[in-house]
Amino acid sequence: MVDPKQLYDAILNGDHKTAVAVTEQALSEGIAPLELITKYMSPAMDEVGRRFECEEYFVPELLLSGRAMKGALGLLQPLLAASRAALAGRVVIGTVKGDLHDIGKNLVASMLEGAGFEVHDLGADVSPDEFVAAVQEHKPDLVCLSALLTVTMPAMRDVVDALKAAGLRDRVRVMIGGAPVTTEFASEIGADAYAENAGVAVTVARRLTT
Ligand code: B12
Repeated sequence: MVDPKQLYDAILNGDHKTAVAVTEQALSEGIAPLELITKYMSPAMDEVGRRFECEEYFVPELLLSGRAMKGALGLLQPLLAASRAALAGRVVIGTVKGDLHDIGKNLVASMLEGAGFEVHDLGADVSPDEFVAAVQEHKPDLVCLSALLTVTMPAMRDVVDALKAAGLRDRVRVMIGGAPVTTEFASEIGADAYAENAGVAVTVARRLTT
């Protein structure tokens, strides 16, 4: 039997190979993807962030841990998305301009897919114009914005303003998220909602699109 705590350690130590191997074994033993994410993977990234903050870790360690996290998540994402039910709505999602963090955004995208949403993922470092173009092209019900840096939070307001300027704001709902973001910030910039994690994002997305 695999000890999933090894997954926590592998991500914390930036050990991509072990992270992937433990995830594969845990899945083959029937451990639920969400349990791996909430109990081991996300807490490991939180600890990475804590160590970075107190200068025990530096950018190379962040990169290695991010890579290990992505490797493990890559195995889980198809499983999260596989349960897709009837189409719940259409979503355009991206991390805002200047921000390269995409792990949390990818998790939200996979969970929304699993909940039956058609998801158009624009990636990271997405400009307001790119969001506007994607809304024109895909005609989503919901636009989801992610930011992990306090300095990129204002870029969320830029997207909302760009949607307004393009005459599209009334046609879509806007949900925002990411570690520094709050409900207060959402109302301040004229977004419709905030959700603190991928699970809550699904609930809020359902509420916004029905
Ligand atoms: C991994 C990581 C990186 C990796 C990112 C790899 C990648 N591909 O994503 C790399 C090495 C690239 C990186 C770079 C930097 N990082 Co960094 N990084 C992190 C770290 C350790 C983990 C982030 C993560 O993946 N968490 C795991 C996921 C699952 O959680 P999450 O992202 O929070 O997402 C969840 C929720 O927030 C929410 N959510 C997220 N998005 C959305 C969107 C919607 C719509 C909704 C509803 C919900 C939602 O749901 C998600 C799932 O439950 C955090 C620390 C932390 N604990 O957050 C620092 C952190 C975010 N980074 C930080 C910093 C400072 C940087 C750098 C500036 C460092 C530097 N000096 O170069 C650069 C900036 C680069 C850039 N321009 O973006 C700071 C930010 C401080 C601040 N408040 O501004 C943090 C907080 C570290 C710290 N404690 O100081 N980083």
